[in-house]
Amino acid sequence: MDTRGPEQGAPCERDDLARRIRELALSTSLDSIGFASTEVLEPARTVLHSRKARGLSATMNFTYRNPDRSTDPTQAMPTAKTLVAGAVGYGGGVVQEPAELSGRVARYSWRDHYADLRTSLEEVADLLRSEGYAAQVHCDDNSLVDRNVAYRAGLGWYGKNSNLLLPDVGSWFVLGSVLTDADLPTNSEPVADQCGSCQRCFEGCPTDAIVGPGIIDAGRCIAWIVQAEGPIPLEFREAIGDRLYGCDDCQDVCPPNRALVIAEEATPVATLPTTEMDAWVSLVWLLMASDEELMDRVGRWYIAKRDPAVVRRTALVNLGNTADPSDPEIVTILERYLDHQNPLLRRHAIWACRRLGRDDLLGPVMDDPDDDVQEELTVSVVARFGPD
Ligand code: B12
Ligand code: SF4
Ligand code: SF4
Repeated sequence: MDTRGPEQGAPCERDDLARRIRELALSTSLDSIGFASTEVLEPARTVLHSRKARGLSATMNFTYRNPDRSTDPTQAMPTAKTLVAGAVGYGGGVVQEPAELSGRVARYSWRDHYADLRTSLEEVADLLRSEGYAAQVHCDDNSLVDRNVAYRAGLGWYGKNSNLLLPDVGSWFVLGSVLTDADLPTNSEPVADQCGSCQRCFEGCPTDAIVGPGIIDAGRCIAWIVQAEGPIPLEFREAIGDRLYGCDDCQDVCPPNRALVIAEEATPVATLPTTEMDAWVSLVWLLMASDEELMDRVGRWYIAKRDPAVVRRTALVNLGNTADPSDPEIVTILERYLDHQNPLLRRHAIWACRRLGRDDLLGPVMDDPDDDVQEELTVSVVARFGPD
C-alpha cells in the first residue's frame, strides 16, 4: 500500500487528487462538495458557548454537549489537514396530503437521506484511503458542526433561518464531511449572503423561534420541541398543528427553496416505495400501533430515549388540533389514552379532549392520582379560558 500520507504530494498532485475527489463525489448522490481547512471552527464555537449561556439551546445536547470538541476537527483526527464537505439534496417532488387524518413529517425525513450522504462520503473516503491517507466520515454525528464546515468549504451562506443555503438551489440539503490527513487545496472565498432584505422566514415561523438573523431559540423551535422528552409546553401545542416530526415552515417560505420545489413538482416522489418515503403518518394507525410496529416504521427518527411515548404524545397533540371530535374512532382513541398507564400520555389526551371540545370524556381522569395529570387538568383549563 502507498503510505505517502504524512509526506503529502507535490502541489500538482494535490490539485489532481482534489480534482479526482470532486469528479468522484459528483458522480455519487452528492450535489455539491468543497474543501476546508481543519483549523478550529471559531464562529460556531463562539455561537455554541453564547447560545448555551443565553439559554437558547434548551435541553439539547448534540454539538452543545462539548463545543470545544465539536468545533475542533483535530480532536477526531489529530493529524487531519483537510475537510471535504458534501451536500445531498432532498428538495425534489411534492407529496399530496392524504385524505386520512395524518401527522406531517418534515421533508428531510421522508426517507433516510443521511444514509445516502454517508454512503457517498464513504466512497470519497475510500478513494483517499486507496491513496494511503487516513479518512473519516462525519455526518450529523455531533462530533463536528456540519454547517460551519460546509460554510468554510464554500458550499453556501447562512440564511436568516440559520440553514445553509446553496447558491440558486436553497437549503433542502443535508450536510456532512470527510476528515482526512491529505493536504488538499482549500476554498478561500465564502459564499456571499444572498438573503438581502428578505424576511420571509421570520414571518413564516409559527412559534417566533427565529429570534435574530441566523439565531434559533431551540426551546421555541418545533423541530426541537417534538424531539425533546417530557410534556410539550402548553404554549406551543396549538402552533404544532399537524407536525409530527420536524418542521419545514421557515424553509417552505424561503424563495430559492420554493423555486426548486415548484420546478421539480413533476418528480414522482409519491411513487417511491412506502418503506423509503414517509411524508405522512396516519394518526389513527400510530395511536393504535404496538411499540414494535411504531418503532419499525419511525425508528430512524431521533426519538428521545428511544421512547415511543414521545411520538405518541406529539400525535395526541396533532389529533387535538386536527381530528373530527364527533368521529367514534377518535373518541375510542381519546378514551384509550385517558386510561393509559403512562401519565405523560394521559396529560396529552386531556389536552386533546379539551382542544376538541370533548370535556365530557374527562370524567375518568378527574380523580387521577398523578400530580402531573392533575396539573394538566388545571393548566389546560387556564390556557383555554384564561385565568380568573
Ligand atoms: C442542534 C441541531 C438542530 C437544533 C437547533 C438548530 C439551530 N438552528 O440552532 C434543532 C433540533 C432545532 C434543529 C432543527 C433543524 N435542523 Co438541525 N441540526 C442540529 C445539529 C445537530 C447541530 C447544529 C449546531 O451545532 N448548531 C450550532 C450553531 C453554532 O450553528 P448554527 O445554528 O448553524 O449557527 C451558525 C449560523 O447561525 C451562523 N450565525 C450566527 N450568527 C449569525 C448571524 C447572522 C446574521 C447570520 C446570517 C448567521 C449567523 O453562524 C453560526 C456558526 O456557524 C446539526 C448537525 C451537526 N452535527 O452539525 C443539525 C443540522 C444543522 N440540522 C439540519 C436540519 C436539516 C434541520 C431542520 C431543517 C430539520 C427539520 N426540518 O425539522 C431543522 C431546521 C431548523 C432551523 N431553522 O435551523 C441540517 C442543516 C442543513 C442545512 N442545509 O443547513 C444539519 C446540518 C444536519 C445535517 N447534517 O444535515 N437542528
Ligand atoms: S423549524 Fe419551524 S419552528 Fe423551527 S425556526 Fe423553522 S419555522 Fe420556526
Ligand atoms: S426566507 Fe429569505 S431571509 Fe429567510 S433564509 Fe430564505 S432567503 Fe434568507
